[in-house]
Amino acid sequence: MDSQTIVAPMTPAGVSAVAAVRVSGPEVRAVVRRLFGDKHAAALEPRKASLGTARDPQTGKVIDSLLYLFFEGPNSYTGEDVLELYPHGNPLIVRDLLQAIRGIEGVRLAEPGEFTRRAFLNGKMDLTQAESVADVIHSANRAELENAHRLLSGALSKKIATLAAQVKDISARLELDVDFAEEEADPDFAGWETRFVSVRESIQQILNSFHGKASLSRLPLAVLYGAPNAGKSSLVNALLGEDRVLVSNVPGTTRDFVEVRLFLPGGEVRLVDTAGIADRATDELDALSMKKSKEILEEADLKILVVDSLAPAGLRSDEGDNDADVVVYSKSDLRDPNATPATGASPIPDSGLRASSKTGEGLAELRQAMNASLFKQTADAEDLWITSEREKACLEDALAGVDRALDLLRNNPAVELLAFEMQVVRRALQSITGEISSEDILQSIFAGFCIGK
Ligand SMILES: Nc1nc2c(ncn2[C@@H]2O[C@H](COP(=O)(O)OP(=O)(O)OP(=O)(O)O)[C@@H](O)[C@H]2O)c(=O)[nH]1
Ligand SMILES: [Mg+2]
Repeated sequence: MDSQTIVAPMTPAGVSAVAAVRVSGPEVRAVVRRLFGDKHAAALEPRKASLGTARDPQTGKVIDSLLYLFFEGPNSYTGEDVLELYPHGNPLIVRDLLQAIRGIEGVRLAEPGEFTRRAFLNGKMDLTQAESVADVIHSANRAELENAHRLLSGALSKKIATLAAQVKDISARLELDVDFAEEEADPDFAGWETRFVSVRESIQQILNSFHGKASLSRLPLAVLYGAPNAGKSSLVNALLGEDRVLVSNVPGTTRDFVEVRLFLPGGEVRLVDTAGIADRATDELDALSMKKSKEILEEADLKILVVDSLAPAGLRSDEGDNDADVVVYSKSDLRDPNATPATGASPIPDSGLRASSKTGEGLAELRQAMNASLFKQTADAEDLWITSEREKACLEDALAGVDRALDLLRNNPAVELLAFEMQVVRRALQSITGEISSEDILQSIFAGFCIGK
């Protein structure tokens, strides 16, 4: 392994209260000495925060006064000596600090994922855990995040280890049979089949759990639509708790669709307010607005029809609309609960959701309905799924090996061949956790990480 010391920012470029920079490798103590002076280096204590003034070792110029933490290898994230520095979150400071540290002999900028790669190579985590670090950072919803945390804690590693032990045991018995093949006339093939089938089922079960990753850049999309003046924009503001979009009593207030981000218990969603869709366009601009509304509606993961609950019977936009996933009857505050068609408005169907942007009635129910249809319900603590294409491919290799073994057993039982296939299966399982890995595999895993992780 390369023994250079690496440095990278852990926080994104930009202004913030505090930024974080990480250094890992044999030169960490030298970095402390060069930045803060001999006194600091001599007093360096693991896991104790220190306040110091960092100076550029070349010029002596003050970079920042900052807090830093030292972790002594192997008790650190990477397993090496690690230094974490927390300067003020000014990009100029972070840049100067990085420059100063990189200028120290034996130190270079880290590659993407290199800290985690070192953690793997130093035995701090296996490959399923290393891969889940990226999942923890990039999970686009709560269910994914919880799964990523389970993966990070080694839940999959444990499953794979159990499976690999089972296969190892089978292999050992097969090897015995190979040794005694000449003497023992008839190995117990029926017993083998049960064992193979059990391994096959376990592999298949993990394989079936595979889910791709939801992407943060493709958050679920909920679209509010309905007749002009129905109260769509008011509903967006009420859901957000702030006056974000324009509201007025003039039908046709919203022209272009407006997208906002809304946090629901399950995660973040894109919420789109559209221009009202009328039976007939009043002018060319109106026709264009309506066209755009219909286009974005096509892309929606959840279509929320907003119906003015005061609209008179026969003119209500829910009549004849079968496309909506959720129907909201707006302005419920204006509706006398006891009033019936006396006011001219149709009754609200039992399945409909009454809501008022003025009083807040029904908003919690609407959020809940959106959450339930846009997010996988939080699974129980035992539930686990794999997210890595690489792990999936390894499991498929393992499964293919077991299938070949079963095929042999049924058609042409030869102990040597069975033993060979079991070795293939075992190797496939071992590559999931990285017990067996290659430079190419590590390269492809960690290249997808961010710098500083
Ligand atoms: N009392 C009451 N008035 C509401 C409610 N929701 C909307 N309104 C009023 O209804 C009118 C239309 O509201 P908007 O939110 O602009 O309606 P819209 O569906 O976005 O209309 P367009 O953009 O024109 O399609 C405004 O005068 C709102 O103040 C509500 O829950 N209660
Ligand atoms: Mg509007």
